[in-house]
Amino acid sequence: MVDSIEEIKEQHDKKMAWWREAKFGMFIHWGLYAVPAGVWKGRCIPGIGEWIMYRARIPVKEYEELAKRFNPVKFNAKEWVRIAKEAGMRYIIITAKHHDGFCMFDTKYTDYNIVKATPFGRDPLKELAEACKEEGIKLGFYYSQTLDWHHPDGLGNDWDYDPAKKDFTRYLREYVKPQLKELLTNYAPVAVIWFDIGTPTPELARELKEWVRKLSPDTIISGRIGHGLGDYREMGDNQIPDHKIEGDWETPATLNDTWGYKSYDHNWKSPGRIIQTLVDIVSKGGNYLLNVGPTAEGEIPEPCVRILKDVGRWLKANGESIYGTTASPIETPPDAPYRCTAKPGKLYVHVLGWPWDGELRIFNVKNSMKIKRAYFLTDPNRGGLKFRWEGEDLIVDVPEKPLDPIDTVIVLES
Ligand code: H79
Repeated sequence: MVDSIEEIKEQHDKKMAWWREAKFGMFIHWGLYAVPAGVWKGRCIPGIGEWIMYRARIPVKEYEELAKRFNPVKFNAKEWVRIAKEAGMRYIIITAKHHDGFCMFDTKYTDYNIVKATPFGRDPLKELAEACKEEGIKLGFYYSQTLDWHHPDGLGNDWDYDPAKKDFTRYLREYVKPQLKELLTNYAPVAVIWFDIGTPTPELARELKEWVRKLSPDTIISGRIGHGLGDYREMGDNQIPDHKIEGDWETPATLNDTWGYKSYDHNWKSPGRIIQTLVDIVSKGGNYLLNVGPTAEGEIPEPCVRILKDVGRWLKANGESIYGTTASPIETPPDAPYRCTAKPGKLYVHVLGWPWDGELRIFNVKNSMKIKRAYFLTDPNRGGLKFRWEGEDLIVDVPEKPLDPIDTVIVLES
């Protein structure tokens, strides 16, 4: 028997199709925490920026005051969508409500939201939903279903509220579910609901899943609803598996060392590292959800924009070897200087470390492929590359220098 929240495989595959193609998404952590930006009462608070309320044990009444100073007049939904698209990202997930409980959308269920509690008075999620629709990019919402440091019945805040007096089930039924209904109907179509950290019990997680399914059957539910109920598996924050993983999965990751904006975190990863990380993840069958943390003025920090532009340039030339590919069909040693992705009849060898001796050894190719031709993806007219077999391994003759030192893609055609 198929119960109400289980889908038949066909339905599930249909729903996941765009997500499997997409490979690369933009995560946006934006909320009140962008105002202190990692500093509280003159002290730099360690750790991730969106956790400042927790780390500094800021009382609800004091934290609420931040809303009066939150006026992101430079926010421009179209601009953000353009940045994502230019980076080659195919979907956007933005925080509708993070652990601090502040709602970045218009909601009937609390006045603690960006429209009612700030001088800004606009609904950025509405504006983003419209911009995404226009530009043909998928939009999903991060929603903290378990931790809520502002709501007396949400979990996590024991400095304002007595944990023994919390009624989490009431919070879930009378607050979380109604708010999800608002998100799923007023901002439809919602591509993904990105739950975080798990739901306390399997029963409540199922109730939540059933609710989302009923309201919006095509919305993908993140693995962090917990209890194995997600539509795909979410890896740990910044966690990349060292081998191929079967099934759908995603790695959420930071561009520096925080999700929410911190004024003094300049530890940006280079474009090259982002590209190689994307390739590594896709070669293992996953999606890469890369975060930006906009400022309290409403801008994606300039270094992010610059890095993403470089990544986008690479993807524009090499996207064929990423979008719509599957994980590597051949086994690649973790320390090999290349990664593989595949499409029917084609193996894309991403060379991340160029061989110094003019010979690229690709391990374990035999039996999985009869290779007829080898060529550079971005320069197919240069002529074929010579290759020979050594046992199971394929040895490709390559020039002294790579076309691209970050990742030169060689196509092996069968
Ligand atoms: O939204 C981002 C994080 O805020 C969220 N998941 C990503 C996508 C997240 N929720 N929980 N966690 C991450 C685990 C957080 C652990 C820590 Fe801490 C927060 C380590 C340092 C700050 C709590 C406070 C444990 C130590 C201090």
